[in-house]
Amino acid sequence: MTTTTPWDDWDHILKIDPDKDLPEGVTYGDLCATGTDAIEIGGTMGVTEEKMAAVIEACAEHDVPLYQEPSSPEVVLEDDALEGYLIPTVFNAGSPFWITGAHKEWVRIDDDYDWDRTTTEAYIVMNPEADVATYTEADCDLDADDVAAYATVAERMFGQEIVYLEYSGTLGDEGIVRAAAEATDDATLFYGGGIHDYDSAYSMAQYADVVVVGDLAHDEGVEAVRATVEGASDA
Ligand code: 1GP
Repeated sequence: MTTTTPWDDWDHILKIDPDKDLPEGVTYGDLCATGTDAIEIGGTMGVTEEKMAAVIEACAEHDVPLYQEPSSPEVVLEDDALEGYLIPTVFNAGSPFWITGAHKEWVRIDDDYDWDRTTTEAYIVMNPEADVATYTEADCDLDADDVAAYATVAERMFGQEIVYLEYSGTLGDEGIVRAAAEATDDATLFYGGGIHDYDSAYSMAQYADVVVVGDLAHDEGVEAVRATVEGASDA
């Protein structure tokens, strides 16, 4: 049975890192109004509860679904403005902490876990230079067959609704994104990393169901993000 999920209809996610500033003159409201289908709030380093709360509050008044993507249990916030929690689990992590360890801690300390609003994202981390790769000790030495196999394991063995091909900070290999797309059937394929304009968004969205744009919002601002929304929806 195929279930309907919110991300079935998405083309584009804007990921806001609470630890990074916005360009001068740009507000969170401006970013919410770029046409993106959802906002994910999360980052790998330096995220605190206070910084997370400030971004949630600033985005809450705008009409775009808001998800928290916590990197550790300490920064999880309960907030009615959130549609839910997208929880990374890194399939190619070198440390089991990033596969199930952090998750175990979260469940252990939270007596009132919000299961209805929680979905995991099966990350495959691909850029060895990225913080997320060093942090999780990810094995990024993967070819298209390896990535396709991870995507299949995520979907078929572990029942993951979301497979997230993560090139954070660099544009990925189209052939590998395509292999991941061909390997996934029911799961929604998120692609993130290095998307900086219409063409890069279009090229990855030809294969990925959803493209995730991160640093561009912090480095360039609204018009650049809007161009990626157009590229993703035209593909
Ligand atoms: C990061 O996949 C996202 O988690 C987006 O990557 O910052 O390179 O756009 P960029």
